[in-house]
Amino acid sequence: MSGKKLPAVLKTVGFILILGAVTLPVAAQAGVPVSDQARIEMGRSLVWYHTCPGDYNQDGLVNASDITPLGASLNESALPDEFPSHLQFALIDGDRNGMITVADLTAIGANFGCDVLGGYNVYAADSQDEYPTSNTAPSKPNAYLMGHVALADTTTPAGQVADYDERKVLARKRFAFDVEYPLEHRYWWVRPVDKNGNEGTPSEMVVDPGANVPRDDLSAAVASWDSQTFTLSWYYYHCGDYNLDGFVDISDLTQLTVYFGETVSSDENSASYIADGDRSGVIDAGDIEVIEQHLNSAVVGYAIYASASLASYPNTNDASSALEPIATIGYNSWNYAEQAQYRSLISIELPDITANTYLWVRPYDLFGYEGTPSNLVQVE
Ligand SMILES: [Ca+2]
Ligand SMILES: [Ca+2]
Ligand SMILES: [Ca+2]
Repeated sequence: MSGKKLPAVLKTVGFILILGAVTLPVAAQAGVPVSDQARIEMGRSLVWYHTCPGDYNQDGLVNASDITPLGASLNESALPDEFPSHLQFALIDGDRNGMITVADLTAIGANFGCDVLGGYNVYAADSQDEYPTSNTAPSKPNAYLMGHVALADTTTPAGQVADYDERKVLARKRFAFDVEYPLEHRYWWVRPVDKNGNEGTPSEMVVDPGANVPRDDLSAAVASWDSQTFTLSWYYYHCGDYNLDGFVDISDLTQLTVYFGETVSSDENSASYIADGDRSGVIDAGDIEVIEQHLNSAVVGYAIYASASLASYPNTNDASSALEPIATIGYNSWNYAEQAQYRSLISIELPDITANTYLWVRPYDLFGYEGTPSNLVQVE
């Protein structure tokens, strides 16, 4: 599975033959990359990897020098199906078929002369309508240029290696942009810039960079209203937070070791039911994956909402709240740890609530981002 070390002379001979079959340079579109293949993949935060199809040596320009790292990586194949994004191999596998072969010369030819020597521009907007309408479209006037990241500003110094297949291989250049006021703008993306200042293919959009609040359906709090005491109560649901301390982290593995292999109790508020993150009915490896998927997710409090109109209820888990909350409850107000053996029940008295009011709660994280709304409760 691992790469074969060819003597340098053989490699050169190989490339002369290959170059005979592939016409280089093609120079189809010198300048900034504008193909769909050049679209930068983004996660939940403003972190991305160097993305310039054909730029295999990561110097920001596609030219004949990019053949060298391809030659040095020939016959590498991915474990199991694609190279992890943080490896230079992921870049060199230009046709993304999980193998580094002579066919990956094509991306060099197709992008010959392309460059991202101008680094990356970082944009934000309050509406996704401000996202560029095409890969070549100029940035819209209501999209804010929040900053610029030069190629030299990579967080991965030249020559940095990463572990792969029980050895060290070259890392891919990584870039990061710190969002100073995360709640200021909702939609973010980056665009590559060439040496002449032209902007290319916009990245995937990041909504609420840095948000760590749960927004999956399984994290909807279950709320109810007690008309005798004028109390709104809700059970804490937070996918992956098996020990009920408000955060999804490795400490949640402890609960899995307690119940591992066991059939889950049918009591939805029991500790074993809570630890069954994938709801398979058994505590098993799938529940470890849930921790990975939701790692760093946080609930540090709940915002309580009241409205006479159903229309104010969020129509998606990540929707911005249209109202100000009538109250908030910080996590200091209920003791997670004491209730670790049973689902936390949180409550608030709302003596001024009138009949026909709708109530719901939403969790929030350290930044104040809001997550999955609870069910709607109607005050009779
Ligand atoms: Ca290059
Ligand atoms: Ca390939
Ligand atoms: Ca936890």
